[in-house]
Parts: sequence; C-alpha cells; structure tokens
Amino acid sequence: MASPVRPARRSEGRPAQDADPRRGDGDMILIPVLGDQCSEALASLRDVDRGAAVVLMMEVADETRYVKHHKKKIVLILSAMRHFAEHLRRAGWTVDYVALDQPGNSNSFTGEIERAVARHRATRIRVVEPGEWRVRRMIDGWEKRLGVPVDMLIDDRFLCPILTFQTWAQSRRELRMEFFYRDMRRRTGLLMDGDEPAGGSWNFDHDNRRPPRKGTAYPHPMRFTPDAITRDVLALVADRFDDHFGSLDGFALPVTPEQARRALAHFVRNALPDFGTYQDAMATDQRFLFHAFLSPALNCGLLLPIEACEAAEAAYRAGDVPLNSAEGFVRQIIGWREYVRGMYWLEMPGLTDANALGASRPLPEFYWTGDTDMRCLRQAVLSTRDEAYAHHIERLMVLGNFAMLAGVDPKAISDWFLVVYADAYEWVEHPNVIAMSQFADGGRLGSKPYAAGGAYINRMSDYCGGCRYDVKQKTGEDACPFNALYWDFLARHEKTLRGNHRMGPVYRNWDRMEDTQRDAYRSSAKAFLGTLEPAAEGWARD
Ligand code: FAD
Ligand code: DLZ
Ligand code: SF4
Repeated sequence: MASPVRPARRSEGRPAQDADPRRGDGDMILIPVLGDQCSEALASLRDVDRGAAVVLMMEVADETRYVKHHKKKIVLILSAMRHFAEHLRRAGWTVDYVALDQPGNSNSFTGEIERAVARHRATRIRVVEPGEWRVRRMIDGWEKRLGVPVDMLIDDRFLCPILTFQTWAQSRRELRMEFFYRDMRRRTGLLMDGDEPAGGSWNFDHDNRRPPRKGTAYPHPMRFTPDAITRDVLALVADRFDDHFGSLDGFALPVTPEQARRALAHFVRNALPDFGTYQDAMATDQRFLFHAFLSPALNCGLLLPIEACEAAEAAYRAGDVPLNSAEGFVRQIIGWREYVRGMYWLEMPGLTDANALGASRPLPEFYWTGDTDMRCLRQAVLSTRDEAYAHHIERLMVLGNFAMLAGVDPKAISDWFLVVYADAYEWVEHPNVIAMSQFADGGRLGSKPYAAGGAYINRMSDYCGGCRYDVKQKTGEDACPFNALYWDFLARHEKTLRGNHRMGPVYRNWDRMEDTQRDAYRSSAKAFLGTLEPAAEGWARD
C-alpha cells in the first residue's frame, strides 16, 4: 500500500537552486496560498522579492463542496483566508484574492491558477505542498498543463518532513507512535534534560486516566466576537451553504494568528494544568473539559505546532503546569499529530478505501440528527453539530467505537468525520478514523482495535446514570447497546482478531462463556442493529 511521494521538484522550505526568486531577472512568481496555509511562517513566503511576486488566494466551490463541510468550518477557513490576505497586504505583498462570488471564478484551484498565470504573466509558481492527496495530484499536473515551472516546497510548519517519516517507517517492522514520538522529542529537544526526557520518563499516560469529578469547575476556551470580515462570511455561509450540516450560532473561533496565540495563552493558563489528568474523561454538557480546542487554528495555519509545544514547556519549566500535563500535550502534537500525518502520506492513496474488516453497514441517521436514546452518542453528536467539535475520547470511544462495533462502512464514517469537524482535513482525519478508530487498515497504525463496551464509557464519564439504557445489563431491550455490540463484534471478527496477542484475554473471556450467553449477546446485537435507521443520502456529498 505504501506509496512514497516524490515530487519532481521539492526542497526544505527553499526553492530549487535554479529557481531563486531573488535574482530579479524579470521572473514573476505566483505564490498560491491555500486555505489551510494561513501562516506567516509559510515556506513559500520566505526569501522572496515581494516586488516580483503575487500571492494568490482562492475561494473555490470545489473546496467548499468536495464534502459538505460543517458550516462553521467554512466560516473559519474563509474568514481566516480573508484576514490573512489583509495581513499580507499590510506587510507589503501584492495579493490577488478571488472571492467565492467573484464573476469568472472557475471554482477550482487549477482553473484559478491558470487564470492567474495569464493575468500576471507569471513565469513560475511557488507553492507549499498541500495537506491532501487529491490536491497534491492537481498540483503535480500544473507544470505540464500551464507550461511554467512549479516549485513545491516542503511544509515545514510540520516538524517531521514526509520523506523523513518514510525513512523512519522503512527501518521499522512495526510503526508504533511511541517510538516515533521519542525520536521527535530528541529531534526537537522539547521536554528534554540533556539526552534524557524531563522527569526521567517519556510518557506519563498512567497518570492521565481519571474520570470526571463531581463539582469540578471547568474552564472554557477563549471565544472571539466576530468582526466585520467574519460577519460577512457568516452571512455568505448562511446564504450559500444552508444545506450543510451544523449550526452557525455562536461562532467564536480564532480567525487570525494573533487571536490564536491569545487562545493558546488562555488554554495554557486555565486548562493545561489539568489537561493530562482528565484527558480521557467525558462529562455531561461539558464539551471541552480541559482540552485545548486549538486544532481548528493549528490545522489552518493560524498557530504553529511548535509555538503550542513551546508554550506548554515554558509553563512546565516555570512551575505552573505539572509534567504529566505538559508531556501529554506535547505528545499529542509532536507525537500523534505528526505521526498520523506521516502515516497518511505513507498509506495513501489506498487508505481511503481500506476496509480490513469488510464492514458495509450504512451510517445510522442519528449521526446527523443526534436523535438516539444512547446518551453518550447524543451528547457527542450535539456537541459536533453546535461547535464543529467533540473531544478526542468522544470521537474515539463513543462515535468511532460505535461505528466499528456496528460494522459501519469505513468510508461512510470517514466522510462523516471529514464533514463535521472544524479541524478535519484528510491528512489527519483518514488515519484517525479509518485506521485508528475503525481498524480498517488491519492494524498498521494501532496494535489492536479501540473496541469497548458500556463499562468503559461508564468508567470514564457520568453519562450512563441519565441514560434510558442500563449499562450494567448485558443483553435485552434495556441493556446498554454497547455491551452486546462489543461481544458481537468480537465474535464476527474472531478469525481476524483472535491471533492478535493483545486480544488474547478478551477471547479467553469469550471462550469461558456459556453458549446461551454468547447467543444472547448475538441476538441482542442483531435486534438492536435492526432498529438503526440508515442516514438519508446527501448529507456528506452532493
Ligand atoms: P487536545 O485534546 O487539547 O490535544 C491538543 C492537540 O493535540 C490537538 O489540538 C491536536 O492538534 C493534537 N492531537 C491530539 N490527538 C491527535 C490525534 N490523534 N491526531 C492528530 N492530532 C492530535 N484531529 C484533527 O485535528 N482533525 C480531525 O479531523 C480529527 N479527527 C479525528 C477522528 C477520530 C475518530 C479521532 C479518534 C481523533 C481525531 N482527531 C482529529 C484527533 C483529536 O481528536 C483532535 O485533534 C482533538 O480532539 C482536537 O481537539 P483539541 O484541540 O481540544 O485537542
Ligand atoms: C476546507 C476549505 C474550504 C472549505 N474552502 C477553501 C477555499 O475556498 N479555498 C482554499 O484555498 N481552501 C479551502 N479549504 C481548504 C482546502 O480544502 C485545503 O487547503 C486543501 O484541502 C489542502 O490540501
Ligand atoms: Fe452510552 Fe450505554 Fe452509557 Fe447509555 S448506558 S450512556 S448508551 S454507554
């Protein structure tokens, strides 16, 4: 499945030698900046003669509709793009900004590049590698189609270049995140004391599994009142994307780098101290707990991952944040975030269609409506609808876990995840959903499926007390559906999973059960699955 990405021309944040834009010999450089590249630190904006370059930013329907993104995600991207264009103009750049409603807009990246090359008589294109495979394929075709050289620069906002990850992967039999993460700590020097990890341990996860505590005062992520630019975009999205999922009410995400940095400082001060301890907790009506809610800003370029990690480390070194929290946060970013991106480029294009467990059930309708008696799922879907956000454990152990246990087609659940979150781009969504949460890659990314029954959700949340189902009952109409689904899943995939050494103990429990108990699980699961309404067509794609 591995497919190394080797562009014709690519360099570490620098153009190829024969393409030096500073030489001033009549070259006109076109610099496309994509919607998830709203970053002052973008490699294509470095070491360029601003007088001989035009920055091109394009609002195009192909991007706003390739899946029917949550309305808040579209507002975030278009508002961040418009603010960034203003910022670049103030910094002395010539910016050609194509708005969605502009007459003549071809509504595709390639179409807009073609028009801009002609408009500006561009002699070169200088672009940072995109985040998604499909866009990568487009860019690979530009040189031939447009007849001008295209310099594709490494996206060094990420801390591990794609080729470096591929080299790392080639040298390993098992591609486990933990070993990658240790290398990244050494590479970046983050939370290192000389050659040793701060506190003498690489990972403090064993301290990070507390359930929510009654009476806890949770902080709230910083919210930003929409300015005139954002209000314009809100009106545009309300008008043009009314058929997309999600609520526009209360849009308050950071849309500029300055706001994103304030949101980071607010998180470090108010939430990071408890981030580690309650990282896996879920609590009723608490949508953020001690999570950062920074992924929307990180993934569209408003915040650099290294800035976020350095802020966490500084707070730890100042004695304001315990090590289990600082380390946990840094691990999510230089570990998981970089690792899943590396895995995406390693496994594409096959990852999109991976389906190791042969799952084929349509997505249940309640993923779009929240209309289910299962309280944990309802909470997670409503947070998703309102905020374009659910925290990690809701995504993994509630929404993803249910889909895997129910045997939902990985493509259908992957489309759902790509649509509904403000931080969703294929490079991070595919590995997290298709590989991590659905085990559809057959275990390339995770060593075993993240499958759990109701007991896990009950242990890590306060949801079950108020649920119509009884988490303690194993089978029957009132039993928590996760219980029977869990065992039914294990029974269905026994051939594939029994040999996995990490699954040994659960299959031993299955073996110890009476036949009647096993049958009861299977028939309970079957009865419950028979009640699921499949989602209507057209929510995710036109
Ligand atoms: P925190 O919990 O506060 O973590 C801090 C930061 O660590 C995040 O902002 C994020 O940048 C990074 N991070 C943590 N876990 C991961 C991870 N597994 N992969 C990548 N980065 C991580 N993340 C996305 O950014 N986009 C997605 O589309 C996405 N889809 C997911 C789907 C599933 C099924 C699962 C299990 C996880 C998914 N994640 C995704 C990862 C993670 O859930 C989100 O990054 C996180 O919830 C973002 O919220 P936060 O900023 O409050 O994160
Ligand atoms: C997600 C998104 C949306 C909704 N709209 C645009 C857009 O109009 N213009 C743009 O440049 N980018 C947009 N994006 C982000 C892109 O989809 C993203 O940059 C690519 O997926 C990266 O490969
Ligand atoms: Fe979810 Fe089951 Fe608990 Fe209800 S009882 S909240 S369905 S885990």
